[in-house]
Amino acid sequence: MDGKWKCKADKGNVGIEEEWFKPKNYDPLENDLLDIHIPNSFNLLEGYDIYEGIFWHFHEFNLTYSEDKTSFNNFINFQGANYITQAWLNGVYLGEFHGGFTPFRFKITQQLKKKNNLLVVRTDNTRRKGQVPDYCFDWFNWGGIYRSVELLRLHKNRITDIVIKTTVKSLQESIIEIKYNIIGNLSFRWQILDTDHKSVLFEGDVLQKNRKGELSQIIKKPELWSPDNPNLYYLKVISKNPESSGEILYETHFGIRQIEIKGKYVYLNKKRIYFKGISLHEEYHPYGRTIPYEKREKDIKNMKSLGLNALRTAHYSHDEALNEIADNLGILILEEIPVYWFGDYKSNETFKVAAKQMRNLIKRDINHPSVVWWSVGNEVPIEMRECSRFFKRMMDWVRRFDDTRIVTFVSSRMFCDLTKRYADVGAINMYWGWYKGSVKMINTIVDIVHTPIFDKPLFYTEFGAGAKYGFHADQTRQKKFSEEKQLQVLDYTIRTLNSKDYIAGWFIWIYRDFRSLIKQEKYQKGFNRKGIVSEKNQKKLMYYRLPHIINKKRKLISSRLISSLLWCIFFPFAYLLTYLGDVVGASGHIKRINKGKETERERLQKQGKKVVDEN
Ligand code: GCB
Repeated sequence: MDGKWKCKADKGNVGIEEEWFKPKNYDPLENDLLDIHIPNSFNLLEGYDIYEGIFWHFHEFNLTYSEDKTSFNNFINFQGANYITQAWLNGVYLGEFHGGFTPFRFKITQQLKKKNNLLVVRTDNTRRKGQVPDYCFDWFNWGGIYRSVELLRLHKNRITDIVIKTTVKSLQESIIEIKYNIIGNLSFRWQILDTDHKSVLFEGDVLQKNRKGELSQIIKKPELWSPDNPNLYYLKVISKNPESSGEILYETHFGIRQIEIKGKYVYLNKKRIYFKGISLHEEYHPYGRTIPYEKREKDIKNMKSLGLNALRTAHYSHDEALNEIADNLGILILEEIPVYWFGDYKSNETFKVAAKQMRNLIKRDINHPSVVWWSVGNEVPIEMRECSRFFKRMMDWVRRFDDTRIVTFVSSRMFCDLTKRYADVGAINMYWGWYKGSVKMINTIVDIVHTPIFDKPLFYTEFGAGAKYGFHADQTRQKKFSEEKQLQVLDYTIRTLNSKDYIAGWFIWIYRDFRSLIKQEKYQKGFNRKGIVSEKNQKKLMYYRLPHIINKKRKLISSRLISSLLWCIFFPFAYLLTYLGDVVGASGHIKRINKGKETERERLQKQGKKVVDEN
């Protein structure tokens, strides 16, 4: 369904009342309709740069095949649209989804016609408390249908929810287990193809009457998947039902690999692995979030050439294309849902929205060998009881669907996060040398952070420093935002972390500068500048230095006894201060966004750009 669509803003929220979704009310020649190529964010249309609100999208289409409603079900599948999406086909309501980054679909069989179908989609990216993410977040709120839309025609007898689990028994032997669901009645042949994707290694036939089924296969001397050696096998499921005989019902590549945690260490395929990572927002100038495949590929190649082996797709999942690239090129992916900063953690509705986003994400990515971690949120007020409860519940929810990956959340609470005891690993964000204190504090602080989870690995999931590309410390006496300052902070942090046994890995914040309304300082001007490349991919000093630093260590003196004592002494004060800070911080966040938006509007207007009002 990608291609030419029409769209228009609904500033007064009158579309539903005026029934814009009805074919009789749609006139493609209407003056206020704009052309848009879906997938694409409406923020890339002239005047709508910072628009947040309701946008309607219209698409007319004919079927290219003859429809058989007795044998097939049809769905409209959205890979990603932000934030509330509602859809109508030929005037009939299909449903709605809340969330900006995970796929969802609506069943459409009854409404589908051979010719002149009208699909109408209303998206609304208005910020609201209680949404996931909540009102304030540090990235740009790209709106609209920015990932592909597909018309899916699926047999009524079909196989779904295929989950491939691989267990590495030893380097000599692995087990492949394939779980599936059947809708209707199905006989099928399954095949596992070798890494050349041609020769059949194993195959079998199944006559399935029950809903659920499972296959298992031992594979001797498999070629294991790892970042250094991203070998992919292939699974094919072929129908043997008379009405669809020979048709491929499902195919995917998969890797044989296993991630395990034993004590303080993380293992990949029985070998200890240290994550050398970086984060990335899904944004690329001038495409917004709708990034061409080869640009994503180039990013991953660059990261690998720097010596990195892991990528955190903070703070939400990116287009699935990224995971495919990661599977092929070999980079470990840490995925997250955007439960971020302050939210309505008391609300069961918020939990349900987050749980649904997580469920859809797991369904999408369960068979990607590159994906090794599910994070259920980032930097939340975890010391608050309702928040801690929300996060424990969310981690249990994830474990119901996947027991093969790391389940955790990312914290910024140095002292008073006891909920991390329930996570598989600790994950901490701290900006020593940037937001607070000297970077030299890291050695001691990180030991303190590890104290309550001394028996588990700790990931340092964010550290960084802003740098405006081209701004050097020797040009003025101001060091902040210089490329040199960034290098100094990152260099020191990486060397320190590399020297600590219990650190399982680190992630630089961030690969590329990205848009953010709350970054309005004179060097930022609407961008978070912590990238090691600018928004235009200009490489900063750190980019060039990273390969030389990446494996370097420092001589450290640390004492577990002292850090444990410090933790015990500071915990009550830190707890109180953090709690109070969060109570105050929650209200300030909304003001920060509104102020940022105003500043951005003024800047655009000064540049002579049109800015369409939201009301
Ligand atoms: C953080 C957040 C991240 C921000 C970053 C920053 O701790 O997790 O979303 O963008 O700090 O640059 O302030």
